[in-house]
Amino acid sequence: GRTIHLADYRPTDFVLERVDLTFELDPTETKVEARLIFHRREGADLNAPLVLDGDELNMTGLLFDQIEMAPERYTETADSLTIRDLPESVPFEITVTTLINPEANTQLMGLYRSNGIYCTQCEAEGFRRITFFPDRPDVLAVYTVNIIADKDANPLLLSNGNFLGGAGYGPGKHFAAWFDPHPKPSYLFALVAGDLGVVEDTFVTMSEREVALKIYVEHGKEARAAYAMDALKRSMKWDEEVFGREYDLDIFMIVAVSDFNMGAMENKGLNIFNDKYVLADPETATDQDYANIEAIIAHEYFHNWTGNRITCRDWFQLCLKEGLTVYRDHEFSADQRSRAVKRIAEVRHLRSEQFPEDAGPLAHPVRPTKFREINNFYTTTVYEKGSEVTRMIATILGRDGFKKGMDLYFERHDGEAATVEDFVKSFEDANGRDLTQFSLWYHQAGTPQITVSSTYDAGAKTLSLSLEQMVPATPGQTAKEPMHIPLKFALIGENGSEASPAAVSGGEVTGDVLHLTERSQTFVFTGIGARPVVSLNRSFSAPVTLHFAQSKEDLAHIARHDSDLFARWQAITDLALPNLMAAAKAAAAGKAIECDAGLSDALLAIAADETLEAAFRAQALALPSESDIARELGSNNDPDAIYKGRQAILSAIATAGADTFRSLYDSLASGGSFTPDAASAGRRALRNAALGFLALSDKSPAGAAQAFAKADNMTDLAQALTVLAHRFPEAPETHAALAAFESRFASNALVLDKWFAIQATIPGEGSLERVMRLMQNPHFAASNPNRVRSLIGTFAFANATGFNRPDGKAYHFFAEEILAIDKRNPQLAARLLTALRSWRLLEPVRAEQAREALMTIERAAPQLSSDVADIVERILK
Ligand code: HT7
Ligand code: ZN
Repeated sequence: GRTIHLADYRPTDFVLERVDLTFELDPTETKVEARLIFHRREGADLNAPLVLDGDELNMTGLLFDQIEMAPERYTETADSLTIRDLPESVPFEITVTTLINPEANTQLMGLYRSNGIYCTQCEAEGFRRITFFPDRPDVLAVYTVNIIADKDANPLLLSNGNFLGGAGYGPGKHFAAWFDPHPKPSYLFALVAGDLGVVEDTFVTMSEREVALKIYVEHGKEARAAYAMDALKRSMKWDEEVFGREYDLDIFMIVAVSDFNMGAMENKGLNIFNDKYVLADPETATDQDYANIEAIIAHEYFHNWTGNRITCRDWFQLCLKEGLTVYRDHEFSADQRSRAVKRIAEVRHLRSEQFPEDAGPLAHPVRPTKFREINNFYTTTVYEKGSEVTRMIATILGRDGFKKGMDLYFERHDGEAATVEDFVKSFEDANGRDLTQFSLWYHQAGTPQITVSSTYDAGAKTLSLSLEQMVPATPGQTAKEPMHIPLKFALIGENGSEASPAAVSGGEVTGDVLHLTERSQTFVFTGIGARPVVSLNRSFSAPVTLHFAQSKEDLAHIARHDSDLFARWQAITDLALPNLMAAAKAAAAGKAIECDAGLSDALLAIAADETLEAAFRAQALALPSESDIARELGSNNDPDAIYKGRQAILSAIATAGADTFRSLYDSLASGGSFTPDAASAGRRALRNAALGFLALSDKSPAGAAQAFAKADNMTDLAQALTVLAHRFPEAPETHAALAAFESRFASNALVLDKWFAIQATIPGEGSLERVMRLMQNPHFAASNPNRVRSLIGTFAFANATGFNRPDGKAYHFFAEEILAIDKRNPQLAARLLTALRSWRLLEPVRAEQAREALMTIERAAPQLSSDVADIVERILK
């Protein structure tokens, strides 16, 4: 496909007033009749034709004001329908009839069938696979939808908005009609039909309207939707309390389907979810699954205001809804759980996913200016960095200033398709603050690097803090302007007390926020009686990398005393990283690996500190990941050496802390029944971290096998199986446990995904053969995105030693799979392929193998989807 540029945006020539859709559902031949009422936009060219988008459509009828259209008035191509000679100002009606084949739709975009359920996915450009339409987000209209289908096979007929009515419709058929009073873009359209079970509840809104809540799942799985329903009600309440946003229809529905390209979709009043993010019970879901369900239910619900009521003018504005909505779901989870632990998890995720994206060939601004394939821009930069940018606005303006800006945004733009500029202007106008420099966060790609140094002058009682910022070059952007970077900070004294300076010079400091705005800036704090330890970027207030050579003593001081728990965790990470990097280098050079006793002492002290919440202690024990170490090392990476070095450090900690881990493991045993709350989950996380360390010292798998046998919930069971498989891959106990797990959960595909993923991450050269063998397992299904992601995706993204074997065989296997997946589901293939985005940072032998594998994909060019072609070309550039 060709490249689309933001600069080319212009409004449509025609305004769409109303949409009436009638679907006659059939697995292979669904008839869609779309009646569209348009009028020419005031001021538009009087000769301008109406151009509608289409994709793989079979048009069987076209009427103008109910009369068959003369062939000379229209032109149909593979991706458009152009209609000429249209009225200058009066409204007119176009009726298009198309035939589509839901069963053959393996891309899962448009109308498709998943396990006998008809469902739709229209974001970003799926609606054009249903009918010819102005398929762009700035075309908002009111929809009426009629659905006709076999009654026995499809007792349920759902669409957006409120239910109008239904009745029988000829022999064996029935119909239902839905009306959505809120004007919406086509990407928020949804239809579901089939035979599903339901969980029902109600929610009374702040203005006392009763909303019917329904979650539809496969028959027999209703009990597993209870947690999702609970999360939904909490989300609705929270949005009222924190953002003043009330729900706006009589009914809110969620449907869980098993074949889905992403996590979930916020269609107006009818969210469609990957069933992985709906279904949970203690026997089948881990604590992480529960947390994900809570977050994604909230995210999609919050889109009702940030995305649906106010939508995006064009797809370049995607972060307007996604970054903001991720920020909202992060805040929700922080309020529902532990704020500090949530923040640590967010930052871990940002660093392991977004930082590499921002440092590699796929780097792009939060608000891009061009794209070839919009599906490839649902990225961690748009979502997670977009959320961080919103968070920085809140940090700069403060809680009240942020609230005022949000309120003005809702007031000004409700019912509209808005831009990032509109969003920023609402904050500027509500607060009388100029955010021009801050807006660079939307436009400049790359993670800012800040070099910091501090000097204390005892005589003058001053502390000088010098900061220098540098934004690295990224594709298409070589020179960068200095950014406005809000850094939360504290000056920490002797016993943890925080010094308050008499005055500050050198730049703006508001409360606990230091505003770095110049390329290089020195802040001087006066009236500081004793040398403090500087705690900088507390709570990770800005998504940057700090280069601040703090001594081990200062880091230990922060780790012990900072009242900001995130900063304590960061200090532990900063203590650990040099050890892990040195270990990787020693392993690469075949030298002995040493672990600083100070590190294990600090970690073990935290592990045993009962004044700290268990989840925080588990996060501290998790240590930086292999990809964190690779990122710190920069280039010439050898994943085997990184792995070996890290394992040696972990083993040293395991040996030093054997007693601590034993007593943690024993004392944290769960008595009583399972609850998924954050505190209980934290205890399980800490206990399972202890199990991991114990196994590192164990010579035999007996301990882990016993943990497997005794586990009474999926969190513990999956962790015991992971420890067995990763630490003792060839032990008979491991084979027995894997077999027991497989047969116990043979009928539960979502649990088998864990079984595939655990095996896909077993380190070492043998993993490629294992993955190839598992693809032959009868439970594997190439047609199901969750299965593909859990086996092939997990192998490529999360098994550094196995995937990066030096002979390159895994890269070539992967390339073959990408080509095969691309034939059925381009979006899935393109997303998986990003696993190779950092290939240039590998040591030369592996890098060359990866390049050759990428070239085999590129060489398939004429057959490649635009999704995969776009990614492979950018990665190789
Ligand atoms: N807004 C939704 C994005 C999405 C999506 C995009 C492309 C292809 C399939 C998709 N399914 C869902 C999800 C969200 O961010 O809430
Ligand atoms: Zn979203």
